[in-house]
Amino acid sequence: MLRVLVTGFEPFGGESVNPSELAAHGLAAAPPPGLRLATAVLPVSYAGALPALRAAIARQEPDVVLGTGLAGGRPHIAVERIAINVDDARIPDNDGARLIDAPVVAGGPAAYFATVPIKALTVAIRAALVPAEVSQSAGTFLCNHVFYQCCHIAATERPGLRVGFLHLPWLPEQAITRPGEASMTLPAVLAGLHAALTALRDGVADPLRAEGAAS
Ligand code: PCA
Repeated sequence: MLRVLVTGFEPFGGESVNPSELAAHGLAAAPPPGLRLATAVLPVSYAGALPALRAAIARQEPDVVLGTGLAGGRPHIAVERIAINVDDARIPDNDGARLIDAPVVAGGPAAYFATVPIKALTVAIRAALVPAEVSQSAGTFLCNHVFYQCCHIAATERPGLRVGFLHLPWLPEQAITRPGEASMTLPAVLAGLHAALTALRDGVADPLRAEGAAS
């Protein structure tokens, strides 16, 4: 049975919730059938995220790590294509650390591509009637940092480990104080993640269809 580790993040930036943390808990409580799911909630901390990720990987020995995190303002579940070797943060992490133009891994490659089928996941999430898009940038904060670290672990230590990352919108309770900003309910997020995990379980391959951006 396919072993999948889904990670979320703790709240950060003054928020009291993170949809990715609630989604990880929701998936643990009601996992999709037919796969062995483990979840972990990572600290929004440059010092703490990697040890927590490594511990979760060592506990479960997953075939796939599917990271999730909040990207406030995005109107859809964003299926990330690429992790880049850059930390460049507008805000400090939860320990007060702020990195500017630093490599995630000194001497590491400029970038890694996700090794899950990003277009198949996007199509599967949409088929569950949840908006989804392929995203060409996971940003340069902790989500990209962990996504890159996990890709680097796969490339250097765990051949065969596949890695993907999904960014989630604000929850409605977070968007209420941000007029005009998009949000997604937790049940919709969970429906989207279920669809993505089911596609991974079923080994769905990427369709040949354009999901790129013109600029
Ligand atoms: N979102 C941040 C870090 C943690 C999270 O949930 C990001 O997009 O980098």
